[in-house]
This record gives sequence, C-alpha cells and structure tokens, in this order.
Amino acid sequence: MSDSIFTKIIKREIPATIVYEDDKVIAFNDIHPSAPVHILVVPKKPIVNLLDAAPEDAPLLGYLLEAAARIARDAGIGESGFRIIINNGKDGGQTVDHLHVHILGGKTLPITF
Ligand code: D5M
Repeated sequence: MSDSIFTKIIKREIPATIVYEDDKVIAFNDIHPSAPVHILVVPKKPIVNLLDAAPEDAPLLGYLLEAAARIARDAGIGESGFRIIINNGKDGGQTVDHLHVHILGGKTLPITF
C-alpha cells in the first residue's frame, strides 16, 4: 500500500508545520484550519482509523489522547478549552486514510451536527 500523505509528512517527504514529535506520534498544523488553533495528532504507525485499530493498539490510542491534551496545553488552549475530533470513514468525514486526532480551539466552537 502506498504511503498516506501523513506518512509522507512523517518521512519529511512533504512539508508541514510540525509542532510536536516523539517516537510514537507527530503533530502539525492542519493545512485548512477550521479554528484559530487546528492541530492534527497522528500516530506514526499507519493505522487507517479506529476501525483498523487492534486490541494491542489500545496503549497507543490512549497515548494519542494524552499527547493531544499536552499539545493543546502547549498551544495555549488548555485553560480556555478545546475540542477533539476523530473522523472515521466516509460518513464520518474522513478524507485522509491515516488515523488522526483533530485538536480545535482558540475560539468558542459552534455545536453543529
Ligand atoms: O481530516 C483530514 C485533515 O487533513 C483536513 O482537515 C485537512 C488536513 N490535511 C490534508 N493534507 C494536509 C497536509 N499536507 N498538511 C496538513 N494538513 C493536511 P479528515 O478528518 O480526514 O477529514
């Protein structure tokens, strides 16, 4: 299977504004921000989405959320609050087939479904 656009960012094959990286995850600014702060947190393991995650991925999924909270705090939106979104599949609005957590904040977010 060919690399996802996010794996290409991990491999530095395409540019991104990277705000955090460690051995398990990378975080960078969303190219089409929906809020003043819009960061994507991506596991380096190329899991497609939550449906593709195996039971042994549970620690990584937990780490993804813990890292997202740290990244949100470091981005200055820990106090004011933020939203975490994980889109899964077509009806969920997923456009990139590599699991990612959206961190949205920096303003009062509308509730729209
Ligand atoms: O979200 C996929 C998100 O990925 C969407 O908000 C745009 C963002 N995106 C796509 N390409 C890039 C690059 N190259 N850099 C940064 N952000 C990117 P989804 O949940 O799949 O709809």
